[in-house]
Amino acid sequence: MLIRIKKASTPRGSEITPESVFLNRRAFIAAAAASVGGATLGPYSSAQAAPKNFNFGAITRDAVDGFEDLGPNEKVTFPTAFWSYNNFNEFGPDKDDPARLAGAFTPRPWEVAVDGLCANPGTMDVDDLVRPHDFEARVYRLRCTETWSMVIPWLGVSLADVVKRFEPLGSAKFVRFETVLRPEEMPNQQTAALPWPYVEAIRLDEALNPLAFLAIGAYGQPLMNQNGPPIRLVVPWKYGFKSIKSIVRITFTEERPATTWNIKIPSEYGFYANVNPGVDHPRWSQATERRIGDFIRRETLMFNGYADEVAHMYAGMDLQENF
Ligand SMILES: Nc1nc2c(c(=O)[nH]1)N[C@H]1C(S)=C(S)[C@@H](COP(=O)(O)O)O[C@H]1N2
Ligand SMILES: [Mo]
Repeated sequence: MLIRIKKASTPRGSEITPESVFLNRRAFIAAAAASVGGATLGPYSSAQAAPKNFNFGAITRDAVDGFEDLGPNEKVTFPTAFWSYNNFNEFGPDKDDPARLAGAFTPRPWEVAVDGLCANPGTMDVDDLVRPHDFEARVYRLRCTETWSMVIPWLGVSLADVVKRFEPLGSAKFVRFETVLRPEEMPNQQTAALPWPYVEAIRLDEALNPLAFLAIGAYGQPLMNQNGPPIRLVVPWKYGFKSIKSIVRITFTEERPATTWNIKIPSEYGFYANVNPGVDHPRWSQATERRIGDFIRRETLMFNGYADEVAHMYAGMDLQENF
């Protein structure tokens, strides 16, 4: 089951996005803008920070989901949680490190290289990476392996659209993403806590799945420094660590790339990392989760609730073996 927003004015049957994931972006942006006092993100934005007079308390869950129903038992998470409870190990291992220590991070100007097995490689400003594509608002669940989860209203572009534009060759089987390496701005990169830079990868067919997304904003504004600006991956059916932040390189490869958490602790972090309540983390159960803002834990859904859209990609695969 997808989280969906239905509105009388929602255009039906977008060609780009399945109707079930298409949100009315004008309504979304208008609602978000209303709650931040008129500061719209625009189709893409070169600003990186929240408006100076932005009031973090101004967007409440109700203000964000006030414009429509997210489905039973689903609410957009308070943005204050999204901005203060983070995993961004480049700044430190604790949940409050990113918000505390990312103030000096400068996500603009920003270049992204697209290379490897594609007909159309290039290095371009992040604005030029996203500009040709339809700007969309999507509300997705984010489920961390640590068993907390949130529901986040993202802004960005379809990853499939971006991938197709660079014309991957027939030999390309995987898409590798790399985070920026800037130890002078990212204090934990001065340690050997993880092999830097952070790398993630997904199969090419996963990258072409309509749910895969490149986010440049959330909650109606550009990504805050702690959330991986200016551009990050969002693969909502996989554990959160696959949704790599602050991307500087996208590479098409034939071989399966080595990925950061899988290198660090292969028994705990598989390459696929599909959300699966039936495959426990070696140190804890993955059967339930703590939705930030809720009092009672809830059951974790297969593929984080997106099985209808993604399960076919794993037909015949042993999901215990390939976790
Ligand atoms: N570069 C980078 N990307 C990253 C991480 C990280 O440490 N470094 N953490 C991941 C993990 S474990 C999660 S759960 C999500 C958290 O995203 P959020 O802090 O925006 O909610 O980011 C993912 N992307
Ligand atoms: Mo995570």
